[in-house]
Amino acid sequence: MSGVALVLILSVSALAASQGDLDRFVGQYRDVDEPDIVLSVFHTGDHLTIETARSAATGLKAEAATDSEAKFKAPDNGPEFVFTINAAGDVTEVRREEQGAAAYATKISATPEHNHFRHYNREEVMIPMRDGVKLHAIILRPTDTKEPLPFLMQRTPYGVEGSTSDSINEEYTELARSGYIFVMEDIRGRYESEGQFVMMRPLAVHHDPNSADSRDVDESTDTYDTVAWLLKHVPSNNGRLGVLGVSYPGFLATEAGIDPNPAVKAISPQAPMTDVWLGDDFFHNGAFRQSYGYDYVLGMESSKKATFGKLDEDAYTYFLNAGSAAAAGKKGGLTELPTWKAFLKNPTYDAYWRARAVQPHLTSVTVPTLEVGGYWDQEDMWGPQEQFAMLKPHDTKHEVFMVLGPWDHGQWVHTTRHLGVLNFGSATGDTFRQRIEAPFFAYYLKGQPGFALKDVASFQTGSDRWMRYDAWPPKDTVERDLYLGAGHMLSFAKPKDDGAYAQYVSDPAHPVNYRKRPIQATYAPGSKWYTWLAEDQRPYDRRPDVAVWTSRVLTHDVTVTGNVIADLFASTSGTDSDWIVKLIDVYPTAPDVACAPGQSTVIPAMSGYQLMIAEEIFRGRYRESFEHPEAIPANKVEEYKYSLHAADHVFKAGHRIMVQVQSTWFPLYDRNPQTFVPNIMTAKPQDYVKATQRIYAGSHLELPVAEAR
Ligand code: PG9
Repeated sequence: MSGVALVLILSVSALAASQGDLDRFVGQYRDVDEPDIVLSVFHTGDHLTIETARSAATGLKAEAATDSEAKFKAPDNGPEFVFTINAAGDVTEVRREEQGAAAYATKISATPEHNHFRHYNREEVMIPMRDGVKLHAIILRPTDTKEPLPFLMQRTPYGVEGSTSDSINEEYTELARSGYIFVMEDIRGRYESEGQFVMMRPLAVHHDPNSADSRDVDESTDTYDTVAWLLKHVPSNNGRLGVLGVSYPGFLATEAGIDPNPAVKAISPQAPMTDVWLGDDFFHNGAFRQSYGYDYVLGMESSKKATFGKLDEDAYTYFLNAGSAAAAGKKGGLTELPTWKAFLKNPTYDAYWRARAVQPHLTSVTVPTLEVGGYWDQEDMWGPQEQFAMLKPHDTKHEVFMVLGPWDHGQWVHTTRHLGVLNFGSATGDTFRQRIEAPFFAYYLKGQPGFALKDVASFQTGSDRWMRYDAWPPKDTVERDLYLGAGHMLSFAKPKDDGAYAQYVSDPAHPVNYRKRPIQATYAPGSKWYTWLAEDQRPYDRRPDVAVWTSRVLTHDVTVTGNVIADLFASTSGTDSDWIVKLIDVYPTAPDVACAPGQSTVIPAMSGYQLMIAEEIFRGRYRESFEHPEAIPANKVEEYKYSLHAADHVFKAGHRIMVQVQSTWFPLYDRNPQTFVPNIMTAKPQDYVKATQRIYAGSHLELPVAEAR
């Protein structure tokens, strides 16, 4: 059950129950899977209400009751709540059912507790920009105080119409409780805002606040103008403003810090998309993220309002049958959408993508900055790490911070201990919001003490504890090379350079699926997209087109903290190729545990589990230059060295380390035809050929191994 609010109103007559009957439902119920979520059930008049610390009240209708169960339904086809009644007539549990999934909460007390929501007044405004275009915004201000407050702003392409007093309290629980003037703004060309939307609008050449030239507007100037207007028109503000947001809004938070309005005093780019060709949403090292790019562009550019669709068939089958990316776009009607056109016309790292990259603009620290990222972020894992790396050398006043945690894309906004089947033992997002994010903004926008962070806070997985680091990557690690040795052994011992190799055949007609099939459209209801990076990798380790190396069972913990680098020496019988390297933690099975005395019991779901810790793709044609691709000489050994990005993970004694190498990851990445063609987007069916891939002795991963802390 998520932290979404529940308030249920019960009709007594429908239940044919007495007031006394309703009283027995009253109390607190603790979610069994997510113990940090407690539901409180109240009886007011002839109604029951339910709420949580992060959810507001909604109505429930009594549906049916027997001696052992009473069923209620939330309005607007919301979830059902089924209370269990024991033989003594006491209510012991509530089961929440929605879309075939059930979550259980056990009654823990007869005394419910109200949440701490503050009431916010909602106002809708149109804010003029320097070129005359007006942007639509919602302003929310707490009604219980008249003191001057700072602004906290989010700018977004995803629509702000749903921003209300309740939504602010639910999403930004800690910040709403502290009290800010929240400003939620539709960016140019989206939803109720005027003007034209440009996906990842490049920064304009001039940032002159007095220029009304429409060529001189971008997301930075729109932020600047919005801030200037707010300071002037919203009464009782304290003259300070913070900007935060996740993903696209994270990118917009970064832009707020580029030539900022002087009133911008703090920003928090969270999973900010930073360079969509090098390492974020649309390409990674030149490999096109086909199913993602297709779904996102279709959802964003078909209309002013985001409409993400679903597919009626397995996306693997859909894209395989389509052929090239261009053919898939034609089949789906994307050919006229601006960003889809750009994918086809600009497949290399050319001026089009460089103009959209943010990191070249991060040449000074203009504003205190809190970067936030997830180790299992399926969309923008690279962005926050890159922004931090770019800003840190300029951070003379210790104002740039980063938090990395065990999260998928933006997951820190939720109250959960889980990521897929993984359980980290505490609600890590709550810890981040309560101990870092809220104090950060309170310190820089309200001057309140209580924010003291070293450069980086990281939730280290494996050990499942928060770590604080003076630098990132931390300085007290040693680089240890983990070799992909003979006999598929993974070892820190350097093998003989005897020309040995491991071999597999990569067949574009049967690409390796990147996640469990059937694969739903990216944002379709029930899509497994969000947690795919944490999926079990066992289905792939026996495939003939995946090469696998495994270490012996570890006799002591191995802690990897920092950036993991792959250094492959590889050949292909084709003239182009993709290389995918996955660093995996193999959990013990029962016999392994017996071999490693002292290890704790492995929970059944995790027995033998193969968890990806770091992973990345590299498109071989770009090994010399991202702008000028070159064919790979067939059967010639070439070096492919690239980053798998940051990890902070303890491979525990009793576990094994595994590396998998493969050449397809479909349909997230389009298939490399394995024949060099000028533009892979428009490859012809005959270009797709099988290739024999060889990984040679000497190939290794550079691991930053932490000294015992
Ligand atoms: N990751 C999404 C995105 C941002 C920017 C460009 C394309 C996609 C997002 O979640 O906003």
